[in-house]
Amino acid sequence: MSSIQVESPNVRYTDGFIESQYDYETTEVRKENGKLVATPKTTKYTFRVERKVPRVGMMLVGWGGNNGSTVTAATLANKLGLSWRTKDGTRHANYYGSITQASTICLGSGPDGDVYVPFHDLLPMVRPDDLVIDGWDISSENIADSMERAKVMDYDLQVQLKPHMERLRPRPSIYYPDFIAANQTDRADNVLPGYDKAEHLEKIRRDIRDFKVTSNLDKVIVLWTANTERFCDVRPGLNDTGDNLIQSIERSAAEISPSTIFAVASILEGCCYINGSPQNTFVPGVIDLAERERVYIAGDDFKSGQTKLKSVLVDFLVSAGIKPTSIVSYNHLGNNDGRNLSAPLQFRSKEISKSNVVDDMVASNGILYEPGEKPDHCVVIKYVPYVGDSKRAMDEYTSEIMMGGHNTIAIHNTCEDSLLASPIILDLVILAEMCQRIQFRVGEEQEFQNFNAVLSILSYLCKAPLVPRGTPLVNALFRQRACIENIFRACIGLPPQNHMMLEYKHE
Ligand code: NAI
Ligand code: DG6
Repeated sequence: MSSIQVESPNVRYTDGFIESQYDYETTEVRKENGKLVATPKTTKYTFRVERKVPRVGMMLVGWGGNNGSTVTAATLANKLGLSWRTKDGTRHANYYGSITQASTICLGSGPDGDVYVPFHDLLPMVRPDDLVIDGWDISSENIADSMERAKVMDYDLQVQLKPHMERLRPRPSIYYPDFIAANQTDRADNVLPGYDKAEHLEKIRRDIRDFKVTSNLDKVIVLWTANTERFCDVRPGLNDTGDNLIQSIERSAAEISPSTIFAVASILEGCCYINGSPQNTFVPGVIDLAERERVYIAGDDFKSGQTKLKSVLVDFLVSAGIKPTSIVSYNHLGNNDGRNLSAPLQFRSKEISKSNVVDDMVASNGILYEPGEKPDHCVVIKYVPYVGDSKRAMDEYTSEIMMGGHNTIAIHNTCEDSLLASPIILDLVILAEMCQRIQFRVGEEQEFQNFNAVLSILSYLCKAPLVPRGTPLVNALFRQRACIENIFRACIGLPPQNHMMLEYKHE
């Protein structure tokens, strides 16, 4: 139960729902006689939020990887309330890095000023401790051994978690060697036999159903945190529509990737599917199927460190009237992700994902940039085994400032990649699930509707956000965060955060 109660004639609480009447204020702009004419517009929405928090299962593709084993270990450590000793002292389990679990929002102001509440108190959300975790991996290691292989968690914590994790074993997965780097072959000892893609699809669907029944779950969400695949071809007749895609799976067409089969399996089982890697899993046929089946999909590629900072820094520079002209992002890492990305085609997927993340900010400022003009943007990733999961990211931002001056900012960042990605995995699942319990109707409409199947609300957590056809793409981090926060506020009839603070600006 949320600990916030809203008192307003526009908000109604029933046993099952929170219902709010909401005025959505926008500004419509049109061109007239060479002028831009702006008109304020109000649209009436009714939001309805289901209050019962379901029992949710999270199925990870790539469960035995660094992210998969780390997020499992972290969730268990929190659930069990574990502490462990390190050379720097005792540490306690927490969910730092998760916006739902470790960030706050300003609810409003009281006699003592602003009142902040945990983000997860805004609406009745699933708690990460309550998620039931399962998944697949092409590597057969149990999740305790995977945690040890990942070398992310402190040793004393690993010792405590081992008895709880060694019974967790990934289900055999789909392995088509052509899609990930050749250097992953020695890991693939837990794979579904043959190349019959329709059979593989059915097996993954059975796994989802089996998990749901045996774990007594209300719903399952599937998330890809497996190796980055190469991009697949998108061709008419192959994967351009839902029907063509299903037919291509039935004839085991070579260009259908494992991740696309997972996405199709989830959609056909009515389970939301999230893509944490950069590849183009969401070919038009998958989007078509998701829209048809009214199932949420979200992605692509977790926005964890370097890109998160980039989507803040460039937003700051451009909105300050400073013109970034060159961005060079170098990183090296030594985990299995880095090993896979050392192959050219898999690197190319990541390069594409990391390179388009400033476009909306650049395009927003026609004073600094000519139409189509962009800063130079170079992305380098190197595999250096010794540093393991502790990724080094070095960025140089060069900008033009007033009167031909130059401003160069250099950033060096070191941190465990999987400890950045794990809270993002949890947020993606928790927020996607929350969105499944929100419905709305516009104006006098009778029927409530869901959000579009392409769940762009989760853009904050994704490097290359997938958005519904023809809708604007936002990379700027604080705009993305405000989108989630303000939609959730609307669900309980609260106005968006406008930061005007007029009440403090009187004489
Ligand atoms: P990892 O290499 O440690 O884990 C990937 C796991 O997937 C491995 O255990 C591998 O055996 C398994 N796998 C490969 N193909 C599979 C398939 N078809 N089915 C099931 N399992 C399969 O990598 P890590 O560090 O856990 O990252 C996972 C993904 O998340 C990568 O694609 C990475 O690029 C992406 N990512 C990671 C971020 C981070 O900060 N750690 C941020 C953004 C994206
Ligand atoms: C090296 O770039 C490996 C990648 O998997 C990244 O660690 C990951 O995509 C995170 O990237 P970023 O830019 O969000 O820190």
